[in-house]
Amino acid sequence: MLLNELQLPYQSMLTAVDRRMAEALAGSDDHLHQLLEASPISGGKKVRSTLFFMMLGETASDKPEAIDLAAAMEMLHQASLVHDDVLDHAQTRRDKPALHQLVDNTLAVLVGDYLFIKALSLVHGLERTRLMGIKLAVTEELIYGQIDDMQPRHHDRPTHDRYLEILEKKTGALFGAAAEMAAILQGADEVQIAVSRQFGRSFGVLFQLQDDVLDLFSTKTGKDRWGDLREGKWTLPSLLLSEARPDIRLFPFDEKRIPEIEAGLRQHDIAARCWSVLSRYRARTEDRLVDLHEHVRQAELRDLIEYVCRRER
Ligand code: GRG
Repeated sequence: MLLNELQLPYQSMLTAVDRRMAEALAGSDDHLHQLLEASPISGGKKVRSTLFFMMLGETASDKPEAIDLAAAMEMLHQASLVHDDVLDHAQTRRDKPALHQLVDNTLAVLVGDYLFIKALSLVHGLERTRLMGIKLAVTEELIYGQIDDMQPRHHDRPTHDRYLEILEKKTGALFGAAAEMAAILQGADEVQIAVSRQFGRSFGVLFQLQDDVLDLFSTKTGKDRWGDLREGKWTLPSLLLSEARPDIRLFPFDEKRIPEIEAGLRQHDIAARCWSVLSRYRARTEDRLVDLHEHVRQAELRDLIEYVCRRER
């Protein structure tokens, strides 16, 4: 199923999220406004908001806080993309030049900071200490995840567990927070809140696994292909290739070795091996579905999981 189709029941809410983000940023001065326009503010898939609304299920439209929380999640996500692109020296994002390609790194980082603070302000405005605490904790985890992600550059190959641990922090945490906040809004008990957070984290890891696969195998992501290898990052396909062919030198990355890497990927059918890891992780994520709160839209979430595993961008 296409993401657009999955998002149909939530279209009006997703539009309200866009509107809320625009309102939250409307007070910025002219220069900042121009910078925000140039940044990848629009064009995101809004998968985090979609998961959040599916987790809220029937109760989604009755919750006045839902739009602010979803907008705050998207803005934190955007802030992290702007920062991430600076750290990774990325060229493109959402099919546009990355912000720091248009302005210098300092300004781009400041725009990311601004988006981040505006995201926090939206949650702060709700005057719900627990939700604010989750927002702060998830930001902290994103930062730890990013720091961890930068450690292994050019170093020894990490174990699969260590690699998954990084994915859980840098991507799983935000999806986990979305699911956790949905459970809190539903008035779920503590066990259900924890189960929801775990489901969201697992979903986020699956999302990042596919993202890592696409970095090597897709030209449709709207981002630079080979970006992870160029930045010295180990990802699922490079881990599997290196295990099968330790003789292929991946780091420091050298464009001249691309044909050799591509031949190795083909020869050892790394795409199929990635698919089998993803399928195992997918089964783990789906297993968690059955324990979720009765209001959660399980069938829609199953379709969203399917989309995540099949997506090409
Ligand atoms: C914001 C203070 C602050 C710190 C951020 C840089 C950083 C710390 C964290 C980086 C986290 C990161 C960028 C993880 C990758 C997550 C990921 C898979 C992004 C792509 O998500 P999509 O495909 O993007 O949902 P779209 O463009 O559709 O929104």
